[in-house]
Amino acid sequence: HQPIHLSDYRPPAYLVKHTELTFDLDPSATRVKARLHLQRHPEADAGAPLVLDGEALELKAIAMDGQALEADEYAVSETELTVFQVPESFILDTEVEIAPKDNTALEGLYQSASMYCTQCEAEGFRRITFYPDRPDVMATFATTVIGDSGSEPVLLSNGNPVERGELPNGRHFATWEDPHPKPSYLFALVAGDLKKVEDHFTTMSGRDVTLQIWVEEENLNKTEHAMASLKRSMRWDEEAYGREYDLDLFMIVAVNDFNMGAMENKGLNIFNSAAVLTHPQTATDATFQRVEGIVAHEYFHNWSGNRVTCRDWFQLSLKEGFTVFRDQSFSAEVNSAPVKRIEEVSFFRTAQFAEDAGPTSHPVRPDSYIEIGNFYTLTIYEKGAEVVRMLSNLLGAETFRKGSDLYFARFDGQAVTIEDFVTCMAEVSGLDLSQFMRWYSQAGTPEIDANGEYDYANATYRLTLRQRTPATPGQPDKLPLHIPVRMGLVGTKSGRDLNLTLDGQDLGTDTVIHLREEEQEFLFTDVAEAPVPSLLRGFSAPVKLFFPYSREELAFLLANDSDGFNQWDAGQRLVLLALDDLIAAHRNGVEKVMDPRVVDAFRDLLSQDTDDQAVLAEMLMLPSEAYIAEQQLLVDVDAIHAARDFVKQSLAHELRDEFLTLYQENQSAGAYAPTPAQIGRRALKNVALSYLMSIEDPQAITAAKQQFDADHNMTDVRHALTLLVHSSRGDIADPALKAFGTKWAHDPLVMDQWFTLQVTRPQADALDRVRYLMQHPAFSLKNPNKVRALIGAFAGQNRVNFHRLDGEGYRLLADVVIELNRLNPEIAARIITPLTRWQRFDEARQDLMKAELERIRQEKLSPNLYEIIEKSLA
Ligand code: B3K
Ligand code: ZN
Repeated sequence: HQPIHLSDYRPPAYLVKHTELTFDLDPSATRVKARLHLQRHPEADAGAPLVLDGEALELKAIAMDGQALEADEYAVSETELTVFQVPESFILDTEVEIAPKDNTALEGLYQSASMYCTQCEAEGFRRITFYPDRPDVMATFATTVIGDSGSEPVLLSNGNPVERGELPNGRHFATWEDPHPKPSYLFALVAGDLKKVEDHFTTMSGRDVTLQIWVEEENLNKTEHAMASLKRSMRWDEEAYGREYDLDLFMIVAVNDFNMGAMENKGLNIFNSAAVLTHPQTATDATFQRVEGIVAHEYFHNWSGNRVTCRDWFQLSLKEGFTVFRDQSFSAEVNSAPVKRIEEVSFFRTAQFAEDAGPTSHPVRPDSYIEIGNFYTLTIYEKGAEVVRMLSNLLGAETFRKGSDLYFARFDGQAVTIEDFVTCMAEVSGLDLSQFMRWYSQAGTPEIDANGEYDYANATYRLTLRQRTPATPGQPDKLPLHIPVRMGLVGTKSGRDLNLTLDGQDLGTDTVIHLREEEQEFLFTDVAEAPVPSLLRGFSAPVKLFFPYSREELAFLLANDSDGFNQWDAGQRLVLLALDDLIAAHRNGVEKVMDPRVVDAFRDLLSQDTDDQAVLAEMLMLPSEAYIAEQQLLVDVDAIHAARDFVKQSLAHELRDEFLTLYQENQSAGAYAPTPAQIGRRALKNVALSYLMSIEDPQAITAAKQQFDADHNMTDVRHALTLLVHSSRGDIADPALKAFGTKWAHDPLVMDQWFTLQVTRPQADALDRVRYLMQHPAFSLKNPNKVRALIGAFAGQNRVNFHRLDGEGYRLLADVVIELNRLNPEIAARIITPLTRWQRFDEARQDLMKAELERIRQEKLSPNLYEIIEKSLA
């Protein structure tokens, strides 16, 4: 398993102008004929051999310009087909045999239940046919699919349908043509007994586009939300980015077995059913919102990814970071913007910060990789999106739009680099973005130490910012970054944002200061009253910001900051300070005492009238155990769990009546709709119920039971059931759990939720439940959603039980990883993550975790796991 380096990039020796494919489908012996119209690259050597990628293919025939090749004219290895002598331009015909039914890796052509489908990004196409399987080779495609008329009545591929007909022996065919040149990773094929829901969209230039969502018959009633989201996305991309759809047909297919959320194949997006199907009775609000975001994301890729694609896989964030930024902007506009930002950042600071501090830390544009499948990470996606967001903020919305227009116009139909993107932004703005480029090459989370000093006599405020980025694997020394810090000064007397004057310039009450040096001082003049600084508003840069706030100052910002995001963040910081004390008390065996300032701050929140229930719900939520752990040098899982429970229970005791009122005032009434207003009310009501259930208040138990029985919508039902199952009231929880499991036995997506809510239970029997549920008929290691719902949820969300001191949690995960290494390397390399984060635990746990990593290392490892294990044990 050798690393590949960005610095070794060379253009391809041969380009494919046009690709013709014919699939004769069969579970164990699918025949794939490929006719490639090849042309030597203008800069390539005349004598260059043709080298095509290919894995697990059985070559049946090969011919050049109609002539079968002799055995000594080509060679086939485990990974390549080489034709030694080829002219400047020629046609290559190959025929291979593959076995979709044995493909448990879910890369290339595979079977999911009775249907055939493909996943080609990043390097799955080479498991379908011999091909230059790299994104800088773009060709038009014509694809013919032959299948059984009975079991595969529907035959789909990219582009437009051009012909179909019957064949002998109960077979039939369909031919598709995609006029837009594309790399092989965007190829798709679907065949099976599918039903469709159809709709239409009229583009900004007045063209009619047919929209289809293809599903198994029983899911026809779960497509409405995805279709509505698709239409909103198409309109939004026209309005926000001037991007129009470019085919007459856009298809989405729902597939049960899928490694990721979804895939943006040209004209034929393939979705994990969990990322597209919704129904009020089966999907929660979170799922409705996730579906909306993913449908948008894949649709937006049509321009940011497909029309303009990546030169090589090191540029992955070019399409992913930009597209995540685009889907985030879309979701913010169609939902509650502050809540979206809070959710994004809270996820980012927990998961991406942890990744960036761990053994697999890498830059937004990595310098090397062993397995590109390991780089579909939070850093490439979410940090990449934060970097684009900073660009957009630096340029301002209007100039950023000019930059994106230039980018799409200049590079349409090309495979390009991150420099190409940033250069467009620099050109339209006149900004020097050379220092900014370090965001793409330096890994690790930058830290800012901030300090402030108010001078009464001179009415000045001196803000000092110092930045450093910690060393990460392979990058011991870091250079200072260009960090935009959005800020305000909140007057302690008035509670208002003060006017900001810097170097004699009036900057209004909210401004962005630019930290470029290791240390910089900003002297604000005419500061009329002593202020509390509100820094990094809206999370204006993906950094950790430290400021020695007192608890009084944090309570003040929570009540007064004009920036909703920082208001929420002040609350989080306040709770974190209280948690620090409680964690220490727990470790030292001293009695825990609740900080009254937190109680007062929460009482104030609860006494205010709010018109944004969703924001209030966020403010009332305690930081997760994972985020609390992120703040500790040495993670003590049990102390964190106990301290957090203590805060929750103390607040519940002190504010019982307030929470009860909140619960009662926000009951679900009327028909379910996934509107921001309804979602906010449900979130608020359910957060109140969580507090009350933490002390097992009798009224709360009755309420939870009623909420479950009322069966109004899955958000409420699942929340109530989770609270009951996580309580000590097995007498109520067990029958409810059983009824739920029986009622939904036929629905895999609901069963996923049933698995998750059981294995995240904090009680000591959780691990036994995982082992027990792994034997459940609805569970299968071959289905990635099941692996995530059961194993992933246990290892990632049930910290006290996963980190059991007897090492049983680690052993269970390692056992699963070893099996998945054979079945599905991509999922194995993802699910192992919690084991790779051993560095911050106590020695006993470190030893146990490392021992499991060593045990896995003894196996014959896929490149995916090999890379992760080696980095984790380095
Ligand atoms: N581009 C796909 C990623 C699939 C990669 C799987 N190895 C999903 C997305 O970002 O839209
Ligand atoms: Zn994407």
